[in-house]
This record gives sequence, structure tokens and C-alpha cells, in this order.
Amino acid sequence: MTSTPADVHPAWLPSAAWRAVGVRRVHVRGDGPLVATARDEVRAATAAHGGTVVDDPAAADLLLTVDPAVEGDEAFVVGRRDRVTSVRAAGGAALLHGLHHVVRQGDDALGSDRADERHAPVQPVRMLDHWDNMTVHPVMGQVERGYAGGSIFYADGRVRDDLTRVEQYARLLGSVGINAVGLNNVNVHVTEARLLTDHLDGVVRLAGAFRPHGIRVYLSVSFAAPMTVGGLPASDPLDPDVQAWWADAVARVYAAVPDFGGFVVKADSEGQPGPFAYGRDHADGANLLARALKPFGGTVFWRAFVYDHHQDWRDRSTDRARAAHDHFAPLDGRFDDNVVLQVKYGPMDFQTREPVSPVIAAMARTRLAVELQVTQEYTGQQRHAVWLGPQWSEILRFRLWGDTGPTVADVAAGSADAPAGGVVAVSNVGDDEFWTGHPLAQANLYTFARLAWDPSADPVALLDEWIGLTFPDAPPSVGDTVHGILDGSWRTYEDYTAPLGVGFMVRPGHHYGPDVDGYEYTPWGTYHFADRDGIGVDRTRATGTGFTGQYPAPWRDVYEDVTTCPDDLLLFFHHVPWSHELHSGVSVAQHVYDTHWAGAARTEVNAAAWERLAGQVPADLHARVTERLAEQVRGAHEWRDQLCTYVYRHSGIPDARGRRIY
Ligand code: GCV
Repeated sequence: MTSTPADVHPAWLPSAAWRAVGVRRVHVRGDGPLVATARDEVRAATAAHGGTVVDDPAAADLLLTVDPAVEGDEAFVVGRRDRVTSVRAAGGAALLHGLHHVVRQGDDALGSDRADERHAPVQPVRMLDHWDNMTVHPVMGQVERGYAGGSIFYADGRVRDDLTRVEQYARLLGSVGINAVGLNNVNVHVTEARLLTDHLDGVVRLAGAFRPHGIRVYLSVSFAAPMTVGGLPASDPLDPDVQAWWADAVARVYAAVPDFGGFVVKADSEGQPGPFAYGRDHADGANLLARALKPFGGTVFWRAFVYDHHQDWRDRSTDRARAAHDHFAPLDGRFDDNVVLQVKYGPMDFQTREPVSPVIAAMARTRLAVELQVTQEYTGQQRHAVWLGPQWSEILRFRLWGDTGPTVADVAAGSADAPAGGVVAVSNVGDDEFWTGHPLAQANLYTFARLAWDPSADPVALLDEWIGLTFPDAPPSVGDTVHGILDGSWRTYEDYTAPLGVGFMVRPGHHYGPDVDGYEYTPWGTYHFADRDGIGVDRTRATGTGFTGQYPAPWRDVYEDVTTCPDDLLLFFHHVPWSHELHSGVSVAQHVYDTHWAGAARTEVNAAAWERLAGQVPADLHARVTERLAEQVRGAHEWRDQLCTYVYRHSGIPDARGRRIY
């Protein structure tokens, strides 16, 4: 329980969350840096709460022991007998996981007897990618799609001298089992390309801040680095000079950071360089880097987010949703075993509602990681309280081949033909005093990490776990109110924004706030095709882009047929008349009116409920959340009025309840 700088919010590790452990007599046995971290935590907790660290295990009522007999790298066994709680852990990382498990359980783990329970992560890789830049972009700021201030890693074009915040962040992440962090934006600019070389000393220091919490660091690299950093004439993956350059660069990184994780790569995507320039494919590109990393045990996370961002909006034959499958499915079986294909959960781009990407079902012989977005790019940008636990849970539990087959999480956790890839998300943290801009967005970071550990966990239980840790001494009204605001907030946000899976309708560029036709005639491939008769994208095999054919059965047929397609995804898969009747029994037009009024109204209820907590939570936190909820109320009403007016003007169908249209 090391201390948090006074001006930074302790998130889910305030001193009071350690009370149950801190009052005990605790014995820690084992060696190594991670055991030392656990011991330091226990020392600080007992110092704060009156317990003691004891040398004699017989005198302890909490025993934390490394026991090589426990199988599974990160596994631990916890139980309580004869008034002693014991955690037996496979190694140092597992011991730290076990300690934090006991902290989360509090008096439950330290009260009455409990049978032994074994805990081990389902996903071996639980990773957060940072889209942090070393310098500040005039429009985007320092963190691409960052809504919590600047980077905690970098300032003035270099790694920060003072890494106190990074150490605190590493501790927070380690406490919930994150074990990998990508240190820089996947859009790799000139300065960041040199993290591999000129700024390697900074990477060494960052790795040093994460290491005590069991977290390995990764770098995003530019496919053109052999040219831009190395001065070679090309970066063709089949060119021996290019291969030698990467081998050399990687060897230098490992000499400096022996436990370096590997690379994250965005290639041939949104302007980033890639193998297509040389007539090579993405297996050639990924394997180039994989072979350089292989001798050191490193991995390349190669992103599948590849599509044409110069599309002609008049061209109805191109469908952005198809792109990742079209590019990658034919390459299944061609990737080296230390390549992980990192696939965004949906075929478009982190929308509030999308079907699961069919690529996840198409790569049986490829290691695959699922990529989620904790930073709320399209989900309210940490100005709106939107807790995404239920979205991620639904995605991870989605059964790709129907009722009895494997889930998305099963695929990420690996099979006989393809070892695990893991679960990855884009972080929502910056140098903001509350870490995440909106203090309640901390719940997203927490829930992501806990679902990555166990994708079958009930997200609502995780929300309550986060509330209990974050507000340990608050009256019950605080927990009830925070629960009330966050549980259901994904649906509320969906209700007042783009309807029925159609996506986007946001202001181009910054992606905040409504602009129904904002993307309609752009090159980005994100269209809704609304006119006076109807709305939606025909992605059927029968009459549309054929995207439904990328799914295995039963989904290829469920989505193809307008009568079986779920309402939530109707406009993703079908173009229908405004008067089309949903399974819910109302027309598309009436659905927009009803959901938008209901969603906007709920934001008012939430703001009023929070107002009543004045004096029950710290004043600065209360003020920050108040300001954000007010903006959410304003934004939700703007969305409501634009959407309802748009639908009325296009369809001519009046709202059956006669509410105001502009
Ligand atoms: C890092 C979306 C975002 C981009 C992001 C990209 C990606 O398009 O708007 O900012 O770039 O996804 O995931 O690579």
C-alpha cells in the first residue's frame, strides 16, 4: 500500500480499501522483485492500519507464500482454516495477484473459514495500449483520442524525468492483473519512431516502473523505420538489409530491456506505411518483425484494422465492414507463432453497437487478440458517464458458431491450433488528477482489466466491486447512486445517439456530438444512406454488399434475414423503410423518437441523483462529476433534438406522442 501523491486520486486503491489486510499479522514468504512488491504493500498497509508483518508463519493470520507446487504461471490458491487465511502462489506475479484478491475480498477472505479456491487468469495476455505521443499535436492533443489530459509517460518530446505517476499507474494496473502495456500511439510519428533507438534509455526507465507490478512493455513501431530511422532506401520485408536492420534494432532493445514484450503494429492503415508498398502481404510484414523478435521471446501484435480510407462515397460496391476479413482471412496459417493478429471487436471502428467482427471466427490457425476501446472515443469521450462493462462482456461471451460453440474469449484464450493471443484495449488514462477525466470512467479501466482476467465474470458484480473499493467509507447512498448512474449507462447512451447499430452520426474529426450526415459524403466508408424512404446499410448477400457471408452459420443467416436480425443491429445489416416495424412492435421512426426522449430524460435523473451526494463524497470529485453530468445532459438533448428532427424531416412520420420537433 504505497502512497499516492496527495494531488492524485487513489482510484480503487485508497488506504481504506486495505484496512482488512492492514489490521492483520501478515507473513510473506518468497523471493524476487514481485514478492518484494507484495511485501512493501503489506508493510505499508499494516503501518497505516495497526497490523504487523511477522517473521514467524505460526504467528500470522494471513500467510502469503510462493509455492512452486501450485501449477500455472499466474495461479494462486486461497483459503481459510483455523482462523488463518493462506494464499499459495505459483510465483511472484501470482503472489501479488493473490494479495490483491484478498484486498478486494476484504473481511470476506479474512472472516469465517473458506475452502481452498484456485484462481488463474483465463487470458494470458491482458494488455492496455496507449495512444500517447511524445509531443503535443495541435488538434489531437498529446494523446490520440485521449480525454484525460496529457501523457503520463512523456513531456517535451521525451520520456518524463519524474515517473512517479507511472509507478502509481503500474500499481493500479498490476492490482487488477494487467500484464502488458503498449507505450506509444499506433500511429507512429517521427519522434516516437525513435523510441527504438535515441529514446531507448527512456523506455528502460518506463519498463523499470512497470516491472515491479508484473507488467511488460511493448512499443508501437513504424513499418518504415528502416528508412526513416535507419536511412535504408526501402522497408521491403523480403529485403535482407531490412531484415538485418530489424534484427539489430531488436537486439539493442533486448540488451537494454531483457523482459521487453515486443511490438504493436498498425500497417497499411489510415496512412501508416506497410508491406503493400512492396507488393507484399500482411503475413510477410508481420513475419519480418516476428523473426527479429523470436530469438528473444518477443511477440508482434499486428493489427487487422486495414481498410480503404479514400473511398468514393458514390461507390456502392466497397464496404468498409468487409475489409479486415477480405485482407486477413486468406492469410490464415501463414503467420509465425509469435505473431498475434489484433482484431477490433467490430468490423467498423469501436462503435457503441456493432456486430462482433467475423475475422475472429475466420482465423483458426492464427493467434488472435480481441481489441476493445476503454478510451471513450465514440462513447461520450469521458464527458458522458458510459460504463462499458456490459458491452465488453457481451462481446467476450458471444458465441461465434452459435449456441454450443466457442466464445470470442475462448478464441482469444487459444486452442490446439493457435495458442492464446489475449485481450487488448486502448487505455483511457492521462495526467488528469482523477486519471480518466470523468472520475466515473475509472470504472471502465477497472472492469476491462477484471474481464480480461475472467471474461465470464458478471460485469455488474465487477461494477459493485469497483464501487466498494473506490468509495470504501461512503454511506450506502453513494454506492446506490453511482450504481444507478453507471449500470444501464451503455444503453442510455445508445438510446440518445446513433440508432439500431447504424453507427457514427458524429462530428467528423473529433467524433464528439451529433452530426447525422457528417460522414455521409466523406471518404471514410461510414455511411447510413438515409433518404425520405428509409435508412441503413444493406449488407446482405441477396441484395447488398455480401458482408453477412463472412460469418459462419448461424449468424450468416440470422443477420441476412430482416425478420431474424436483432433490432439492435438492424440498420447495420439492412436498409429499411422508416415505417419498418421492429420486433419491439414500433416503427424505426417511432423507435428513434421514443429512445431519444427516454435516454435524454435519464441523463437528467442521473444528474439530479448525483447532486444529492454533495457532502457525501470529496468536494473536488463531486464538482468534477457534476460538471460532466451537466455536459452529458446538454449533449444528450442536442443528440435527441437533432436525431428526432432529422428523422421527421426525412420520413414525414410524426411522433405518435407529439413531442417537440424543430
Ligand atoms: C490511432 C480510429 C481512430 C483513430 C485511431 C484508429 C486506430 O480510426 O479515430 O484515431 O488511430 O481508430 O485504431 O488505429
